[in-house]
Amino acid sequence: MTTKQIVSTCVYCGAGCQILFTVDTEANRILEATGSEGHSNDGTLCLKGRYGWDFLNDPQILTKRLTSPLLRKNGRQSDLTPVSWDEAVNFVSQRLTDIKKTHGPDSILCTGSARGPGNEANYVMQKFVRACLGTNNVDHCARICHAASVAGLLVSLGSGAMSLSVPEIEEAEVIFNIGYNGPDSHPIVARRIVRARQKGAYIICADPRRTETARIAHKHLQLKGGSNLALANSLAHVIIAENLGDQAFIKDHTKGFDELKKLVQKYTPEYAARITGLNPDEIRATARIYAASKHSVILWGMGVCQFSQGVEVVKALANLGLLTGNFGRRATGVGPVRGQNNVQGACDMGALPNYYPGYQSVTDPAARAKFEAAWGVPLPDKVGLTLTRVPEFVLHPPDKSKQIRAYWIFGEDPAQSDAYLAEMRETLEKLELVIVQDIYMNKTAQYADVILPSTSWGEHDGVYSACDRAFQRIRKLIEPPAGVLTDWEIISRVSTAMGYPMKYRNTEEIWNELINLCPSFKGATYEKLEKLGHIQWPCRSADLSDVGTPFLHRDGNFATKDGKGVFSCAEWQPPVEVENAEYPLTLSTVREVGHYSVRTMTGNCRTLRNLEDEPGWVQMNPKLCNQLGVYHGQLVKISSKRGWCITRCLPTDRVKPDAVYMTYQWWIGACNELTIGSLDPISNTPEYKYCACRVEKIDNQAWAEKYVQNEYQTIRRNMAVTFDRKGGGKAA
Ligand SMILES: Nc1nc2c(c(=O)[nH]1)N[C@H]1C(S)=C(S)[C@@H](COP(=O)(O)OP(=O)(O)OC[C@H]3O[C@@H](n4cnc5c(=O)[nH]c(N)nc54)[C@H](O)[C@@H]3O)O[C@H]1N2
Ligand SMILES: Nc1nc2c(c(=O)[nH]1)N[C@H]1C(S)=C(S)[C@@H](COP(=O)(O)OP(=O)(O)OC[C@H]3O[C@@H](n4cnc5c(=O)[nH]c(N)nc54)[C@H](O)[C@@H]3O)O[C@H]1N2
Ligand code: SF4
Ligand SMILES: [Mo]
Repeated sequence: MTTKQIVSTCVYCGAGCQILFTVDTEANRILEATGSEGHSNDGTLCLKGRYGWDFLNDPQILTKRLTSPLLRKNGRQSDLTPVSWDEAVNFVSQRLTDIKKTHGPDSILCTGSARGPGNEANYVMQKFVRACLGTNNVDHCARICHAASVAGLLVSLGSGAMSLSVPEIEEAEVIFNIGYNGPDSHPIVARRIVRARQKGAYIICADPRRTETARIAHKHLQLKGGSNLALANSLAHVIIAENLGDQAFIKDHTKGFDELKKLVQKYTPEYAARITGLNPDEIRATARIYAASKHSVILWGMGVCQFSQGVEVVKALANLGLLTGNFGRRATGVGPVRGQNNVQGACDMGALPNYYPGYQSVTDPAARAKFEAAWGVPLPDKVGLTLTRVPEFVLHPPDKSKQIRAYWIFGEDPAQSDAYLAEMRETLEKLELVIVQDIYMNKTAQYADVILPSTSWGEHDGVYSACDRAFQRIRKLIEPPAGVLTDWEIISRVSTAMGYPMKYRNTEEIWNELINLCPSFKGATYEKLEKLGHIQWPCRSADLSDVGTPFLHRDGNFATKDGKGVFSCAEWQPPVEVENAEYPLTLSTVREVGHYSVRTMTGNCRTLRNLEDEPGWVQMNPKLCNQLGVYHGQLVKISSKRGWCITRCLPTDRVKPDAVYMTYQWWIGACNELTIGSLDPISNTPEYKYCACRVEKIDNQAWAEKYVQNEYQTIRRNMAVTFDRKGGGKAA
């Protein structure tokens, strides 16, 4: 046996852990993964880093690796059949050219991918969309994730990214953790919170559930779901009313204080207590502790962003840092902890409807002129459509000329991960052209007219951006299966066939092109990444002495135009759909540690799959279980106005009796059958964290168990054996 050892970046969450792989080069297989000394992980890994590579062996547990382009040769109702790359590329380029000619470039929307592909493939995709198609309709899963953080912080601070680095978390003196469940979502980031506590930091956790962070916290603010803004405004109220702020910082480095003061005046702890269900004294104590340190850090996640007021909450959290001068030094500031391994990167690369790579606005004439010169064609000046509005623009376009006709879905699975799946299925059915580019059959692929199979993480090179702006290399570990191409090559071939040639030879060539167009990435060359291991942007010079920027806004100089932080705030409003007589409970949807997003990858890893399997669980307070007469492991039916599914009852006193929680990784227990499509008006992020639902006992458990088994077999048949597009939905 010949073995080699290679270091690469983990493909799951945004923690960006470095992994040392041992590879059997003769058998073309990974043998082992252990922690390597990365800047965020210090040699440690969570279970997904250690065991999450088995999907590369294609064990076909849940779904099947794609190894040939597939095409429905005789229209929508025909089966997907394997075709050559030439035929697939011709089909895609012909159909896109036709649709563009008939309906204009804005009738097409393409996604980037925050998962395996890497920054270079995202750069190539957005370049194709802008330069070849001629539209800014490019977006990706950041939209359904931290888009609220990007939009909110951009207004408040001028930069949407984490202001500090992962290692700095353990140097904080106060950590205000809100709507973020690190122990399940980013275990290696959560380790830093534990270490900070061990070093004496005071931990406050605001979460309606008693998460692991809540358990180790000094203070658990178990607020009512959907009340974040009332809490954040009230904290600002106390800081102002008790004069706990940093007056000099407010004066020198911020603007908008008077408006803030006026708005939060009514948010006394007593007023906020009525909305949040918290004790007013707890709110006061939290404000005092937070304001007492110059190393107070706020960490947040989806419990902040996935609400129809997500952007306003993000700004309200930034207000707290601005009021107390908690910016511009080590171990202070704000941490919207980006979720996916490369969601920071897909944003960095401009897979967004309003930005070119490097956060250069598509509406800024100077930026546009620069990209037009580099790419050699005129570029559109109108901001593109966000992907959460695709259903609206397919099913009920504001006028016919604005209808979306073609959707190129690259490394995302909206038929599983988007809110309100019934509407998404209708959307996919109605689209004239659905292109899926993936490594696995997934739920969306069943609606595709054509499927383009790509190399996976582990089979290609590139760069990811971790949650804290750290560029890190990913490296090819094994040879890909015959029949697949790299993501960037697939897109380049289509572009070339459509008359806009792209002839890249490798990822370094793409990287060099893009960093030269982005002043804040310019110094992060492959050569330097090789030497330094990681580089956090901004990094402006290729000189080795420029090692990047661990924390942003040094000395209170913000990235806004005038360098000032901006106070900005709004009134709290209740979530869009609240409990009612028919649907008396709140449904919130979250994550679990062993499985990842749509599960094509972790669901195909033997060790991880053995931890949990279909149809997943609904977390219910024991009181609620008693009331409904259901017990641990029993199958229950859960429904909302929009749909239903079957899952297992998990009694736990970590949740309150009036709210139930599901994770969105399950295909049978698919909580997105229930979730609501309402969006934050600015970020367009869905309200995944709040809708009304009902849980019902199923008397005939034998029937329900059989239903689950049948559904599982249907999924596997659709994914692994036949490519019949019917029967991919739910059984009757
Ligand atoms: N109810 C509910 N729903 C949610 C959420 C929630 O909290 N509640 N969270 C939302 C959030 S934050 C997110 S980010 C989304 C994530 O949702 P998605 O982005 O849809 O899910 P992923 O599992 O990350 O991956 C999508 C696809 O990428 C493919 N893929 C992986 N690597 C590669 C590659 O190298 N090349 C190609 N071409 N394809 C690849 C995978 O096989 C998979 O099919 O889900 C959202 N959905
Ligand atoms: N194992 C695993 N890890 C993952 C993922 C995965 O699928 N599996 N997905 C990755 C992705 S894409 C992302 S974006 C990150 C997300 O990681 P997190 O941000 O941790 O996401 P969630 O677990 O969805 O939600 C966080 C917390 O918000 C709480 N919450 C719900 N409603 C409210 C509310 O009204 N107020 C407050 N304060 N809190 C509330 C929930 O109880 C939950 O504990 O995880 C990443 N890591
Ligand atoms: S914490 Fe995230 S990046 Fe690190 S090993 Fe686990 S899944 Fe991978
Ligand atoms: Mo996410």
